[in-house]
Amino acid sequence: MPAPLVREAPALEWEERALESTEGRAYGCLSESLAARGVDIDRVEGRLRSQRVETPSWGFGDTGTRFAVFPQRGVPRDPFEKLADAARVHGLTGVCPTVAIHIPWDRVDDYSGLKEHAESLGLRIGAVNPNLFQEPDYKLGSVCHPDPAVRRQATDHLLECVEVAVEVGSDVLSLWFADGTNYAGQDSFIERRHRMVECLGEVYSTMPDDLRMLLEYKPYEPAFYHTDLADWGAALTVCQKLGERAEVLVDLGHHAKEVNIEYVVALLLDEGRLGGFHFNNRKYGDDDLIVGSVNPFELFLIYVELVGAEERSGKRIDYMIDQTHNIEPKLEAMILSVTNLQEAYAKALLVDRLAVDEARRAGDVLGAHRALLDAYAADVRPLCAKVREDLGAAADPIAVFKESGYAQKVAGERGEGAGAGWG
Ligand SMILES: [Mn+2]
Repeated sequence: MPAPLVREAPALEWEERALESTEGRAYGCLSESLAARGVDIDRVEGRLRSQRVETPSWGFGDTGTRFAVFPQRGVPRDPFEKLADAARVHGLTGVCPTVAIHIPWDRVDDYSGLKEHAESLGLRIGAVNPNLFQEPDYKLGSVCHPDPAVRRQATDHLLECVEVAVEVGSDVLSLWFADGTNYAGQDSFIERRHRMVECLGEVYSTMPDDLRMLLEYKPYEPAFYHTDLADWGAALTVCQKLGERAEVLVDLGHHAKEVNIEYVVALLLDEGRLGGFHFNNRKYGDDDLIVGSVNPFELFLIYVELVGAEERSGKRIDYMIDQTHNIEPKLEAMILSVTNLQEAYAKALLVDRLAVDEARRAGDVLGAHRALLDAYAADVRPLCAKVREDLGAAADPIAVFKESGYAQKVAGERGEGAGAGWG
């Protein structure tokens, strides 16, 4: 057997690794070179410390595809256990204090109890996500359904979710509709749109002032001929009809192939209507893979637009993960997703914007491009590790998680998760 190219590092406690190792030295080198370039490293670290990522309750449970769900041992059996796992991710990464919930998957008798449980774990409930795609009644749609009785039922569920949001202390109602048609001629595009605006208008008018409504679009699936909110323009124009607290949510998996998502993000930012993100990544369709796992450069370019907008206005944007972890260990997948987001944001913060602007003004096409590549090529892992330590989290969260024995402990306590939390 040939000798390994890289010698195994001696096993050290993670604290020792963080302090004396290559990471500490690498951080020193990186911060020196950034300082030499005139980067205000304290400011960059401050921005990284204030980054927030919301984890989804459904990302901790058993999920799958339409072909199969592969149960994993130790997955949460109820919303309380999902919050416990989310707290673990927050403890290790330092930037995930909120958890999105899904009704009815996370339905409980006592929502204020759920809120208190979250708070006891150092968390808050984030976006409330209604479900209007599982009931047989919704075969032809929910808020766009031709039958007013079905639209009433769908609207009532949305109103129930407004009440849930108030009870759990959430300020985001996050909506995705499976509504659409499968065959040409099946229904009127325009009548369906009017039905949606009417139902959402009723919901919007009951929302307390501090609640925001996010509208998510998707080009196809489950509908295959047309979708009622198929793209950012369809979502934006409905938001404009509803009011200022209705904003567009961009799910990275919900675009036709080759759509320039960073351009969509820039447009929505410029309209002041980018309300939130569902982070994930895809190779083909709506694959819900770990964010940054397929196209990290695209993720970086999206953050470049976001950083620019942060500097122009302080408008709130909710950064949420929306993934299904089918074959990968769920907590490790969530932690990796968060660290990928920390790294993408860090790289975007390192872009030399003055150099970009100068190159643009001079018509230096590749000068501007290379200024982005320089930031993208930076190894920001030591910087992110240092920021996590400053937050009281872990320099190497996956290593700490694996060494902690948490996965084994919950596997023993919870056993098979019985497909909890995913329909
Ligand atoms: Mn989504």
